[in-house]
Formats: sequence, structure tokens, C-alpha cells
Amino acid sequence: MIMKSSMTKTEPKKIAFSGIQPSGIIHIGNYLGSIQLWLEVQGHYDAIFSVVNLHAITVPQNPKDLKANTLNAAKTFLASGIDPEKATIFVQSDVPEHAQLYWTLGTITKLSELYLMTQFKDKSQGTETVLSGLLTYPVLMAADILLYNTTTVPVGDDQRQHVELAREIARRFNDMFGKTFVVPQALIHKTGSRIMGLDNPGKKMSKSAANKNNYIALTDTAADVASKIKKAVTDSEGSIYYDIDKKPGVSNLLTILSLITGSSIKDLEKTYREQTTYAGLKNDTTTALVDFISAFQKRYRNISDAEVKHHLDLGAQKARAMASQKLEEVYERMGLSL
Ligand code: AQP
Repeated sequence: MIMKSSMTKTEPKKIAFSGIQPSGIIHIGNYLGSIQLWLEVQGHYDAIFSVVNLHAITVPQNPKDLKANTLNAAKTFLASGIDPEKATIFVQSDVPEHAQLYWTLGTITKLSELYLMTQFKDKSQGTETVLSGLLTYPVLMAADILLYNTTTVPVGDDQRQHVELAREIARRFNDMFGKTFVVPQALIHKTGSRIMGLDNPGKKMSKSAANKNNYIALTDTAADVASKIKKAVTDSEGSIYYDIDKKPGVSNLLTILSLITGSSIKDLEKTYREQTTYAGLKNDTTTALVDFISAFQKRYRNISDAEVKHHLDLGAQKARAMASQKLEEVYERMGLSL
């Protein structure tokens, strides 16, 4: 009996959605915290990955740079190994349903919930004029996720709070209007979900950091990587082990090296046990990053803009077909369609 019921029970379809803002050049933190997870889910899930340009404009962007960064972000997806045969890739503003669902979800989201968001607090801090888009960004992110019946959201740790809010909004809508949305789960790496800034290992690595030594961009030259890793902030203890509180800089380098080479942090600690300076760790991290980035750049150079645009056009068509169905359902539930 039990066997029969488990055999007839259909497994819910697993759908992964995630995105990257074209707010600058994609860095190793975005890659290790997020794109690596995307590569793991593609093929096992219906995967949907977006260049979320509507999110990027929540802080001022130069239109010319935004266009270039949008195309480059999509090219980065492809050069990283995202396969458009297995995953849908598209630019967020090409699917107007994102902005439409955002509006409806905004009408059931409390201001108090939005003010709690850490990213809003960080990005609005020290700014004279705080724009409303920065505050309501997590509602748009909820719309991005909920439009596709997403079960799983592969992201870095900084997005955990936003996914939690998307879950809350989905549950609230379902309670108010009837079951419409799947309540998604975040998928976050145990290691690498928060790569820290090289210049300040107390804060996460960020595309929009003012100091270029904060991050290793996927477009960096070997000389850039060597110089940035050489300058990476560590400590004066002179011994190499993983302790995120006591040794955030060294722990960050160990994490990066471990994820790039596939060696465990435990094994790396053994390798460097006898060393009393950080030169060896820094040299090995530089070599591993340079090897990784030069292979990435080789693939990147071989992808034409026309090829990227082709995949984005097809992806937007596929995404619209899914998104418009969900929006229709929402409009029906809310009494917006006659
Ligand atoms: N430092 C990080 N470590 C691990 N994962 C990270 N992510 C971002 N920074 C790190 C993850 O990368 C994905 C894309 O991020 P995003 O483009 O949506 O924007 P973000 O999270 O705000 O990243 P940035 O680099 O700091 O951009 P700016 O400076 O524009 O705000 C997400 O899954 C994110 O978790």
C-alpha cells in the first residue's frame, strides 16, 4: 500500500530562479556565492536566470554603462557554463510582468517589513536623498521569484532576508486570495555564501565598492589579481587557520582558495601549518585565481554579442510565456481582470 501511494505521488516540479544585477563588473564573490550554485542546479531543476536590470537602477546608473553591463552579465552566465539549452536566461526589463506583479505585491507588503531589510539600511546609509525604489526593491525581488512557481532560489547569504520576505509575501497572498504562489526556499552554500571584501574583510565583497581593491572582478588581469591579493588585509599573527571572527582576512583567502581549487579548508590548513607568513597563501590564491579567471576570459572572448542577444531574446519569450500565465492568475484572484 505504502509503496503504491509513494509511486503514484507525483514529485512537485523543482524550479530554480535567481538573478544578478548589472550594477558593475561581476566579481568572484558573485561567482562563488551564486553562479556556482546555478551550475549545480541547472539540469536538475527547471532553471531560470535573469540579469535583473530593474534592480540595478535602484541606485543611480549611467545608461551607457548599464547597457554594457547588462550584456556583459549575460555573457558571463554563458562563459561560466550556464547552458541556454538547460536554463532560461533573459533580461528582467524584457518581461514586463515583473514590474506588474511587483505593483500588486507592493499593495500587501508592509512598510515596516521593508525598513527592516539590512541591504536597504546599508545602501541608504549616508545618502542625503533615499529613493523609494531602494526601499521597495525586495518586493520586486519577490515578484521575480513568485512569477515562475519557483521552489528554490540559489543565492548568496546577503539575499537570505529578501528570500524570507518573498516567502512571507507568498503566504500572505495565498491566505488573502487563495493558493496562488509556491512558497520558495533559499538555497545557500555552506562555504562561500559570503565572500568578504579584500580591503575590508568585515564587509562583503561588492560590485559597487568604491575601492577597486575590494574585489576580484572576472575581467581582472593577472597583474590586477596579484596586486589585489598582495594588498588583501590579513592580520599580524603569522599563522594560517580558519577562524572567521579572529582571522576574517585569512579565513576569506582560505575560503576563496578552497572553492577555486576544490581542496578542503582542513587540507589547506594542514598545507600551511608550518608557515609563519601569509606570502605562500597569497601566492597560491593568486595562482589559483589567475588560472581560473584566464580560462573564464578565454571562453568569454569567444562568445559574440550577437550570440548573447539571440539567447536573451529566446529566453525572454520563454519567460514571458510563463510569467503572463501567473500574472493572469493573480489578476483574476484579485479581481483585476473582467
Ligand atoms: N560577497 C559575496 N559573496 C557571496 N555571494 C555574493 N553575492 C553578492 N555578493 C556576494 C551574490 O551574488 C548574487 C548576485 O548579487 P546581486 O547582483 O544581486 O547584488 P548584490 O547581492 O547586492 O551583490 P553586490 O556585488 O554587492 O552588488 P552591488 O554592489 O551592486 O549591491 C546574489 O545571489 C548575491 O547573494
